[in-house]
Amino acid sequence: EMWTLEEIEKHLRGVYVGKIGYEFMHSPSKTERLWFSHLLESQKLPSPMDKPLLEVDVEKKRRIHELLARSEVLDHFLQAKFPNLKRYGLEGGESMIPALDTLFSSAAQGGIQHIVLAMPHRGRLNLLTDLLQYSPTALFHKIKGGSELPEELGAEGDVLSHLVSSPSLVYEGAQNSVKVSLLPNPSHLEAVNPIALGKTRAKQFSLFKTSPKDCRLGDKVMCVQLHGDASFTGQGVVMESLGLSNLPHFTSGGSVHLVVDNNIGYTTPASGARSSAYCSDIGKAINAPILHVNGDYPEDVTRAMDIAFRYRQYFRKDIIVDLLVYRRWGHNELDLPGITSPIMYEKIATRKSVPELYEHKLLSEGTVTQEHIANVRSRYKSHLESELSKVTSYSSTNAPMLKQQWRGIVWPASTEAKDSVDVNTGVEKDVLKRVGDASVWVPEGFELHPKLARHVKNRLGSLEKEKGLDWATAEALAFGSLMLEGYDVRISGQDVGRGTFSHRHAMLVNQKTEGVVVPLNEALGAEGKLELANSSLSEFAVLGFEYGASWERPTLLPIWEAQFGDFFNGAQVVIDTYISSSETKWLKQSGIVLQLPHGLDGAGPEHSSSRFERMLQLTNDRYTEQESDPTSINMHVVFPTTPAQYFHLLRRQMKRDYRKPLIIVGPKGLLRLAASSSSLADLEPGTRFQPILCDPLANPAKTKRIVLLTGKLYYELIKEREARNLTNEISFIRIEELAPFPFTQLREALESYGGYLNDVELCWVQEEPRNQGAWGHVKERIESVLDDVDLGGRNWLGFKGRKESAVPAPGIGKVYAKQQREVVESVFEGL
Ligand SMILES: Cc1ncc(C[n+]2csc(CCOP(=O)(O)OP(=O)(O)O)c2C)c(N)n1
Ligand SMILES: [Mg+2]
Repeated sequence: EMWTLEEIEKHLRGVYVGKIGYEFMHSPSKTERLWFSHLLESQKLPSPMDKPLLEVDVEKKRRIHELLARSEVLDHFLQAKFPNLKRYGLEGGESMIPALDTLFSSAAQGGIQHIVLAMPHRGRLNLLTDLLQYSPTALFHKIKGGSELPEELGAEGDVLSHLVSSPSLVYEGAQNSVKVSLLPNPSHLEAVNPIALGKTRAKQFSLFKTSPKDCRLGDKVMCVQLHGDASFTGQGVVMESLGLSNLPHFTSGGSVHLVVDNNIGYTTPASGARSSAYCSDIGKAINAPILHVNGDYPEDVTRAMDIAFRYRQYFRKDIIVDLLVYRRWGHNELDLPGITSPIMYEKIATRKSVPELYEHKLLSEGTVTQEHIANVRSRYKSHLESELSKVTSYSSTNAPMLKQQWRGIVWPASTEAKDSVDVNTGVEKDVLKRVGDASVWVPEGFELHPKLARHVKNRLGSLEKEKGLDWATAEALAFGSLMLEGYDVRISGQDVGRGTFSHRHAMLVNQKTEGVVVPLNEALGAEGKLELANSSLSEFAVLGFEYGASWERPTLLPIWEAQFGDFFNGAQVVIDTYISSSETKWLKQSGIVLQLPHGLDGAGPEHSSSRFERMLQLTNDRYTEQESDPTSINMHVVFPTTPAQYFHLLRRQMKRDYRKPLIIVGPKGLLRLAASSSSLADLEPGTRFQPILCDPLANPAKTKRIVLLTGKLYYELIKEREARNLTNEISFIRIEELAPFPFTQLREALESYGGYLNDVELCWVQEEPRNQGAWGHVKERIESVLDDVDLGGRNWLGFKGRKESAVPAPGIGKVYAKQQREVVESVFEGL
């Protein structure tokens, strides 16, 4: 077919000069560029200048209209009934709803069965009620101060703009319904993105277990992320999360991003919010295509979403739709935007609403009648009225926390949970040996790095001798034994496969080919798999990702390891707003493990402390034995000092019938310390994690001082005790579990001294400065135990250790050594 130049020009204008602006030429992939231009240009256009690319049929137009109109009716209804409500309405951005409707519909037709949806505040109530089947009665109940969760479960709940819903939506032309799970999120904008990604990938891996072999990543599950324009450019986690999108162990088959771009964030106009031309430019960092579409034209919006889905399906990569809209009112409806943006808001005030504009269009086309329009609106308004009238008799029965994949896990506050607090985590010796052997297996012809020969020899030797097991061996035994029981294990973080301290070697690299093997996967024949997810150099997104996976898969042991413990503070938002608080806010359990290498050893202000005082401060640990209840703790904080303790902790995470986040302080200095090694017998049936480790050499009749402490300083002190020949005079009690505080075990440990206790001095020692470490957490709790054993303030020397400091450790070697010496000496003072 031959076209004239004029026809070609007309055609290209029809394709490219419309309500959608396409950015795909920045892609370095010729295939992608051609795919786009082919898709766009190959459409037949009856009248290229003014017709949309794809014809929109009448049914679809009515659907778009209905969604738009209902959104506006809700906003007006809420304004009339609850004039003081901050609803973060969608007025101006209503096209967001048909956009998502089209995406969900295309996805369902494309065989997607699950959508993991992350979104901020804007238009959330509209989306929930309009498309996600959230009951308006439940919404009004919440607005009036009611609980969104069944009250008897004792949750503290969350604000209105964080409500969630997970409906199954049925679309014509789709074989199956599509389940859309809107995730809970904190107010911290964009923090939910990596959680959604982690959950998406984990869901796909769960589904692989029951899918045909040719099922690909992204076939059945898709992540959809909504963003505000200001947050999308401003928040660093956006960049970190986009950065995960194409990485091995992190890709989830491509997200569709929809930026609801109202050109303002609170009072900040675009000019003050970004250094780039578009808020979506951040997407170019990963070469994602970007479609800009005018929100006043809902049909074009749906077309943009259709294209976005096709791209994602074909390439399984991220794509961004920048939905250009406006915000009719202030940031919330009680704000006055004219104070700071008078000109913009004068213009906005004169605009017809998006639903109204669309109604005019449909009327002028003759697609619908005035009566139909009035009907759609009045029907929905009456529906809302009737829902409102049911509020007084409403109470939530919606407790999704033990459904679907969480079936079989018990609720921590239930009586069943109490039975598994101290679950037996020991493993038969022959299984341990089998796992140990498998953990250093390599295939024929595999060339191991010469330095690793010792690693292999030491591991096999310690297993044979049944003692001298180091940290990495205990870890491998925990992983492998769990895998044999059907659990999957995933350890993620920077350089985790080898291990920051070159101790783990859970993956081995062939020196000839750079090919990698994970011996436990190859040689154990276990049902479970070990995933070693060496991550990008991110903390926020990577920890969020693992946390999201933990929501999806209670049978996965998800571990995130910080390179050094203090780097967790780059992910503080995840810890504050998810890990420590999800159970209380949203009734969400998680078995995530954080490994935070810790220990003062002269490395300087950073790399020394994992700042675990911050973790302790986040726990809801009780202050007395009477109130203490391990199942009510929000997260465990432990400082294990032996490989066996670590082994049991990892296994306990899965063997318990409920899930709790676990923060592990250490290991660093103990990884290869012979004095801290364990024997195989410490891992065998009948053994378990000990919240307190008593002094094996204690001699109550002769003891003059009992030193309470936590962590690796213990090994320095027992060495010093031996050197000073004071083994009878001084004994150490290690508090291995800091939260929940082991009141009972500590009391019993002290009571075992019987009458001698009256003549014994007690103190706490730590190498961390006084304002850091465990002291702030343990002080009152130890004192409550001393009251219980009738010691009260008698003989209690309190704190020994470094004085208060602005840094965790000095950077000057001489100063560090002097301070450390003083800490050690202080323990023996006067003996
Ligand atoms: C991390 C974070 N910082 C600050 C805020 C406070 N805040 C809430 S909404 C908002 C503006 C968001 O603008 P935008 O992302 O454009 O969304 P819009 O409200 O315009 O839809 C700000 C600054 C927040 N919620 N989270
Ligand atoms: Mg905005």
